[in-house]
Amino acid sequence: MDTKTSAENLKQNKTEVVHTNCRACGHAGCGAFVTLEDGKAVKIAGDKKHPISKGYLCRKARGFIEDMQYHKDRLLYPQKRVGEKGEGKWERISWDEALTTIAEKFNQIKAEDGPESVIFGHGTGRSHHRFVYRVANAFGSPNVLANGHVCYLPRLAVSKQLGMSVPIVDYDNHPECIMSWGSNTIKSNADEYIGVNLGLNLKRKPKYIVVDPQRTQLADKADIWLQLRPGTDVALSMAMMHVMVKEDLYDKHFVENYTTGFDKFCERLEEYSPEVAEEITWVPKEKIIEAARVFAKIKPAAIQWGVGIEHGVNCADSDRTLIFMSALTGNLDAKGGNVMFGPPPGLPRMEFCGTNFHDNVDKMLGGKKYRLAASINRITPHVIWDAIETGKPYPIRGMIINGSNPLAVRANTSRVHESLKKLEFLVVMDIYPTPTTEMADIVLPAATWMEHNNIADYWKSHGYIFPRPKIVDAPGEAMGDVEMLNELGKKLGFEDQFWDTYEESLDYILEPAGVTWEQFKDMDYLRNEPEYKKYETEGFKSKSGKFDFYIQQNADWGYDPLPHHQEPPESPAREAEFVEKFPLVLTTGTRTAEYFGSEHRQSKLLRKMHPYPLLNIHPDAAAERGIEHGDWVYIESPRGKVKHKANVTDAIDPRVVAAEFAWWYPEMKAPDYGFRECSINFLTDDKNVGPESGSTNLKGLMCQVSKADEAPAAYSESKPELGIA
Ligand SMILES: Nc1nc2c(c(=O)[nH]1)N[C@H]1C(S)=C(S)[C@@H](COP(=O)(O)OP(=O)(O)OC[C@H]3O[C@@H](n4cnc5c(=O)[nH]c(N)nc54)[C@H](O)[C@@H]3O)O[C@H]1N2
Ligand SMILES: Nc1nc2c(c(=O)[nH]1)N[C@H]1C(S)=C(S)[C@@H](COP(=O)(O)OP(=O)(O)OC[C@H]3O[C@@H](n4cnc5c(=O)[nH]c(N)nc54)[C@H](O)[C@@H]3O)O[C@H]1N2
Ligand SMILES: [Mo]
Repeated sequence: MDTKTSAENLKQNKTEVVHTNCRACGHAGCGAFVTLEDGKAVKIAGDKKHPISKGYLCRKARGFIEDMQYHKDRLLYPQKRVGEKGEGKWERISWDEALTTIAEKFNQIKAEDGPESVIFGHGTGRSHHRFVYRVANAFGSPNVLANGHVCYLPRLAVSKQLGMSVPIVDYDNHPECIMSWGSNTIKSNADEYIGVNLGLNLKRKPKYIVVDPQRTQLADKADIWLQLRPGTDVALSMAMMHVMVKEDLYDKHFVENYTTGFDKFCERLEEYSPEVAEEITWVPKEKIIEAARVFAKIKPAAIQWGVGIEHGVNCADSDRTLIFMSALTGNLDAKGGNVMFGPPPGLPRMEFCGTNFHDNVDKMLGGKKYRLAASINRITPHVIWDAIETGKPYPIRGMIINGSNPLAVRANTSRVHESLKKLEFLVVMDIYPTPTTEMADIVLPAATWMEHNNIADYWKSHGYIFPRPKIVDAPGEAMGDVEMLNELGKKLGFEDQFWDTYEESLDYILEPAGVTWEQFKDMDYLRNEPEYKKYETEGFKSKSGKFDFYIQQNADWGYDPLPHHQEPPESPAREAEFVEKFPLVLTTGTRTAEYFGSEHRQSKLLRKMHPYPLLNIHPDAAAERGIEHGDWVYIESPRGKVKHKANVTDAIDPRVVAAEFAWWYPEMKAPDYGFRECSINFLTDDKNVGPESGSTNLKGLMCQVSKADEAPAAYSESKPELGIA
């Protein structure tokens, strides 16, 4: 396949098929063939030879090509706000005016209050965030607002603390036992190895364990399904390891030769018998014992975990205990187990992000409180809202957000909204208008993944990078994020740290691999061949050189050095008065096949497949409230109330409900686009967070559900058509 074809050439050919790496969703990473007609993308198909996607492509890819790429709402020019925030009055400006205004304002804030008074922000891994860090670092601000506190970064930080990279499932070497834990991989295709890799493995019939409060499609296929209470994962994993140790089912050779702190860890395990865990988790002790035996006895065995365990106060210990379990059973870095893949040859340029952050931890908002997050330069959002509200420890005056919709995805939306309203100067870079762009002072129009050259997957731990070449022209003056950030870096006065053209930065990243972007864009991928059990020769990159079950660094930081279960701040264990008012455990953000975060709601195709936000509720809980399948219902927490449609199903415990997240109705009026009616983060809390990582409780809070009399306005008012027309 000819990937050299430039957008210019394509205009002359009528029809052409080009090879790329799809990023119709944020995490992306699927090999794809895009058909172009007169330079316009019209069709997309999977690439069977792609080592990660193996021919698979999801419906969002089709939705993107059919509805999103050429959508009528696309932002085409830089704009500045001329009315009040949210009034919707905008004026087109030139790129030069936009970047000069931003640079002048940021530099003024820096001169008056210090660089830390400007926040740099981004969303989940969309392949530009290293550039966001580079600009923040050059500018001198340690405050980068991202999703790290609830997504993936705790894994990274905990792994780093243990002296390794994130251990991920070695699907290509066929685990004989797989345990999906808080990960609905088949729907979410999250992070490294997308769902098809799990699906293909399941066809071989390995033993399969699923740990999930909902009977998902995957739980339906499981030999053992552990239906736990949301937010209690640590109690469950500790009880499983309790059984493994008591029954001598652990890898003694590994423990004796390569670990420290095992005795202290065993003392802590004493506190988590299956009986104790049953009470906390609601999983019958017989099932806990059975799952522990199965997982410990079969080799190789691997754990696929997801954000089901990272969205809550127990986040860091949940990640930690699953890595412990992999180590304890001898599956860590073992073929077909959980493996630390080496970085591809071009990847190890972590210094690309900049190196000032660590000198700045004292200045980082919450840096001394949430040490684990700070150890990988992440902050939790509430520290920003606190500082905007109070001016302490210093004023926060400026913010630039790249590819993120905080008004949809951050906990406690009312607070986020108040803070953004109060903020002196906000810049948002997005492809479409959103509730968040409506709050901005300057909006910068981003090009899509098809409209600029980039290196795909370079944040992931599977050891691959892929080329994602420019295949179509951007509309209007939309610009790729990497290019915008490169230009901003220069405008801020850091010409020496940025490049004449952003493509030169791609050469810089690829330099250690000995290839240029021009060469790489015609390659399939770059990868280092995996090596196994590296600890046998190299040890672990921890202080002790071994795998530490007792984390001395945590003790030094003032945290518990051993894992423990912390009851979620709002749970059935709360006082009777509270539980009476909010009797149901709520877990939020179950991924759906049609949407990624708050994206794709503009797609006619995808909205037709999935028109409403759904709440999964058990028939008994529904009947108690006079709710029938398909009724509109209110979901209410101490912080807010939104409307979803009831999906009455016995796939969930009667004491638990599960809501989708990040809903808004782009077809409704700016500035809110109906998000107040439906976005579940009006209910979530931002303040009572994980002690080490600042993780917010998005899974495992309490709510009440009641029947709503009317459909939301989005479904009762006449409204403009969705789509590209
Ligand atoms: N289509 C689509 N794909 C996505 C996304 C999307 O929005 N849409 N988002 C992307 C992002 S940012 C991420 S981080 C990943 C997330 O993808 P995953 O890591 O797969 O996470 P979720 O789907 O949120 O949750 C996984 C499972 O955890 C269960 N769960 C809920 N609460 C708990 C709990 O307390 N404990 C346990 N053990 N399980 C629980 C849910 O029922 C769900 O089945 O997906 C990515 N991919
Ligand atoms: N209640 C609840 N809240 C959650 C979660 C949950 O499970 N429950 N999940 C959390 C998790 S794990 C995560 S990672 C976050 C996700 O958080 P984010 O990644 O911040 O999520 P999105 O709302 O999808 O915002 C992405 C925005 O970027 C825009 N965009 C897409 N591609 C590009 C691009 O190439 N360039 C630019 N400039 N813009 C682009 C989209 O139009 C959209 O407006 O949400 C978190 N919030
Ligand atoms: Mo995420």
